[in-house]
Amino acid sequence: MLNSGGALRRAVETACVLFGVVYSAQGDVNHVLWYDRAAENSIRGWEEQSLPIGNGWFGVSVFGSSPFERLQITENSMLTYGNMYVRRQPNLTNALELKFEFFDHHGWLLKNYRRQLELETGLARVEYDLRGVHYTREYFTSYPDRVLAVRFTASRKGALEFSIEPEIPFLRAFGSGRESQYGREGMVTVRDRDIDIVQHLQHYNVRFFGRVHVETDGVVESMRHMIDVGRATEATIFFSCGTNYRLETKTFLRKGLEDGDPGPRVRDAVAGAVSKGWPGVRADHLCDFEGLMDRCAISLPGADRDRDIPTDRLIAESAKRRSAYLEETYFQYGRYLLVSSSRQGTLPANLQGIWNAHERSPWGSGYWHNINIQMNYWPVFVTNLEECFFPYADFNDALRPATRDIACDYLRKHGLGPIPQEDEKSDIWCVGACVFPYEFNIPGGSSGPGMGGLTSRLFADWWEFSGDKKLLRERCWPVFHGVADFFLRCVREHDGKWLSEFSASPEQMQNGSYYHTVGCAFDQQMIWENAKALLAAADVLGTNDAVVAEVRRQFDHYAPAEIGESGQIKEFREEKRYGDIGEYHHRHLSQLVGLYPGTLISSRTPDLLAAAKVSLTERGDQSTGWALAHRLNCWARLGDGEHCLGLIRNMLGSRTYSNLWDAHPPFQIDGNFGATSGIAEMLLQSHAGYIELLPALPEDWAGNGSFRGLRARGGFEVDCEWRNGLPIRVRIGNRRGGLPDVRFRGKLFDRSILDGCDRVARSKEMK
Ligand code: FUC
Repeated sequence: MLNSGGALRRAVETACVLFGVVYSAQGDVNHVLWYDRAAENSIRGWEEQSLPIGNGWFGVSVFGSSPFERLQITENSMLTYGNMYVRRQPNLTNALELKFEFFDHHGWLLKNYRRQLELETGLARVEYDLRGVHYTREYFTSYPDRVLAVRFTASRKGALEFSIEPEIPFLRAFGSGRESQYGREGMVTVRDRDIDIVQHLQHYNVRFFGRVHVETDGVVESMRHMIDVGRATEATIFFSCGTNYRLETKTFLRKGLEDGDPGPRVRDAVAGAVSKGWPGVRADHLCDFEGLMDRCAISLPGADRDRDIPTDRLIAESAKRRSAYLEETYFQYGRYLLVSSSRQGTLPANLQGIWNAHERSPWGSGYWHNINIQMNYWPVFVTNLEECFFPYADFNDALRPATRDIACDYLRKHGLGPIPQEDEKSDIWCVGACVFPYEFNIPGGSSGPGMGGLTSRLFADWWEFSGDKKLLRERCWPVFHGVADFFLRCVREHDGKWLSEFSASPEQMQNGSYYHTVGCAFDQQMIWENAKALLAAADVLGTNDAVVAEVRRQFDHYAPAEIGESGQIKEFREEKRYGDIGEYHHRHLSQLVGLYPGTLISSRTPDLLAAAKVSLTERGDQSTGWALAHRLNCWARLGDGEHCLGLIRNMLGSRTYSNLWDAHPPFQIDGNFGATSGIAEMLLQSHAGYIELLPALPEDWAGNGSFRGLRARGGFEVDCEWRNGLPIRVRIGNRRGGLPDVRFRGKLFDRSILDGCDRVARSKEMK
């Protein structure tokens, strides 16, 4: 039987050989999404009920249905082009459908049906009884082996029968002009136990190759487009896919791909998995997946209840009653989704992570840079998943040089400069709101140049959390420096203040059009955050050049946060009272990016902190999914746990589907990631120069609780147990040997209860 009820806590032990070292992961399968019915076979069923698994290379949505099981595959470089919402733009498309038929396993005949997803192991499972036979299906996507692995079993010998058939969705003849945007050709061929799927997307010249391989003790019959399996007791299916996409600067400049054959890599992956076998592939998957998931966990009082209740019911009830188990699960789910969609060597997680069943995904599944893509990575450092940031760091590396021309266009358009000469050595870069794996746009329109600073904030976090100087020099410095170079050319002096000459607070409108101005809070705060990171980095690295010198000269004159007549942080310099300009309850909190994810507004600036509270209160708590998540992070920074819990309830009650995906609506994954970072911020903060324990713990969480493996700036890793809201045991490890400055409720923390504090830190402390 699968996990059920109170018996969920199951120790999982896996041993596998990793780089020649025997690695043993001991994790708890603590958080399970489970249902007593399959997902509906419709776009709504996919969006609200299907269960996502993924390995960064591709994502799979599991429906768990019968007699027709549907596995929908997404590969993040499968883009076409076309109309969506406001504009014509690139669009991620559904890569493939794998269809299975379990002949007469009609839904209404099945007994004891259960469908589940284990967050700590990344295993999705379905089980049921039919005519005295117990059937199981297990699914996972392995990052190390780059495959989807599926296993079906029947408890009675020879009782397993099924067929498997891939379906290429949304085929459209190649054409010229407009048709060429959607052109898609494909072919399925079967040979022996292999099914190959070849596709070609016209617009960006994407070549796709996928292979399905079937292993079974039953009888296999290969047909034209499908394979039939009969008289089996078990069957294992491996699938892999890939495209000719290459993450390199020229891909952005050509707006498309050079010819290339993804076939060999995919065939190798499948052949490798076949020779390793199901147990080996599974053990290596668990080792990899649990290794990441197990690094960090939270335990909330009362979370031992509700495990017997199906997740869809918990969600349906969550507007009326809170469930600590659901809150814990929601926290881990953000980590789960990141581990499943953003791994070294893959494209970053996009607006829908790596899951899309549409022909044209909402907002194209883009990398939207005026909040969304950054929010995807907000939980990455604090919840101990640093490696999951590599895809975005690599993406940004490839993108930056490609943006030099649009940086020049932008400066020219707004009469700014100086514009770098063609032969001038400059690492200048900038970013517009809308970025895809093949192209990007120019800043302006709905959002100003500050988007580059919102992006570089992630790299500042990377450095601050790791404390790694090499990483600072090699990965973060070019990001700070290049966008600082751009900002220096964007600002002009106005009465002693250096203000972004063109400026827009993301998506804010006045009288039906985007409101353009000079030096709004969003741009100034992000210019300030980047300048702060650049100057700190320059000190650490002992670097100085003309850009650094000029930023140093301007730094105190960015006026990034000004207080208005309502006591608010002004969104616009020309605003007097809160809400004078733009939408009063706008979803974006652009005047508060210096509160979160920034560091400008903190306990070190009490006046600004009080003003931030005014703005946040006026903005209100009703908004779209990701916008609630931003509010959650901000209220955590304000230390208001009750408000945070209210927002979590609001998100679970009104902006979360029963598969726990965040609803903008439609499904956008940013809200999931933002919720996870927000919950972490309630338990631990480190942005104000010290570590603060339980900074926003609500009354309902006060009882007996704990967290482990949350990370703090300076290379620290913190475990904490609390009782009645008071920390009773704290362990702080340090990778870099620094000394923690720990506080609780604003006061220096009583170190006598520090337990097992890292020896290096302790010995230094004693000297
Ligand atoms: C930003 C947001 C929208 C949406 C889109 C993808 O422009 O303002 O709400 O999330 O990105």
